[in-house]
Amino acid sequence: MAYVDGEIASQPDCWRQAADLAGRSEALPRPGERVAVVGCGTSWFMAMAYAALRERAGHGETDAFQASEFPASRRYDRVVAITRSGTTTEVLDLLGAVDAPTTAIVGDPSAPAAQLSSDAVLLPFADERSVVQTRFATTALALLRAHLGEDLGPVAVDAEVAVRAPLPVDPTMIDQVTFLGRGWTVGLAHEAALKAREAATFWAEAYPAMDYRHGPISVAATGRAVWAFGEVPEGLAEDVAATGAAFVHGSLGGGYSALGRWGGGRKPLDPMADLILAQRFAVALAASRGLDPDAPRHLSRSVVLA
Ligand code: F1P
Repeated sequence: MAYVDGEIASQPDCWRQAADLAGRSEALPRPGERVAVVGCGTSWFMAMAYAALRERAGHGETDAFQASEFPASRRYDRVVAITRSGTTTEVLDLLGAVDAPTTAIVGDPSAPAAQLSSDAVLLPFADERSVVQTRFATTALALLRAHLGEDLGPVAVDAEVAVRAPLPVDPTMIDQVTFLGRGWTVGLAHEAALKAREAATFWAEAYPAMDYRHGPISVAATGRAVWAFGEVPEGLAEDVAATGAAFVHGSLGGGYSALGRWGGGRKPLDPMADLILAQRFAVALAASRGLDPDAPRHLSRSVVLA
């Protein structure tokens, strides 16, 4: 069994721990603050999700940036950096350069990011051995969601379902997947696609759902899948079906019907639990291609530049 399997399975517990921690985390953004959230790779996608959620919750203007693309001319009340390793070069460079107070959300408490930032929120219980991130990312987002006032209890219950449920797509039956999202789930879509690329060198794309018909739909075909997180724009499922591609969404029947969870009007899984299914899908893809999902090609645990 790969390390990542155990890390994926531990997410419900990690999310509960993070939710407990959220109430005690003084260093997280206060309502009304103008905030930038930064990261690289997976951590950037979690930043995107949080930024959309924080604005939606009315807590204040929140922008997400890839750490190397932070606009130095902008002024923020706080910069939040998400970094599992705490060693990613672009993140450390930014933490050392900005004037605003900084909060690092870090997996490794001894990492430089924890020292370089004004404040740190440490998530050692969610750190990982696998190069491919799964539970650190979602646990950081669980922490931030709980800090926005969301009740993570039902979300963790959905996660319990997602770690065991049958996969909605058979990885051996498709040769391409596109993930879609709206609002905060755009970041989740990007993360799901990155998992498939990292763990399984699989052709995976991601877009905001409303933009999908503006070009990317040309890729859709029989033997390919389109997997939507969260709200689905009207008519999109039908447009995808017309291409021959499989349309995957938590509120539809398809593979999800095996759960028997939302037959009878029950609501679909929380999109963050849906991401667990996509993580498991990426690991299953790797297995079907004879790859070790813990050791992605050309990738290390963190990118430390010379
Ligand atoms: C960020 C990151 C990961 C990626 C790989 C390299 O790491 O880009 O998203 O999967 O592990 O590093 P971090 O700053 O969150 O440690």
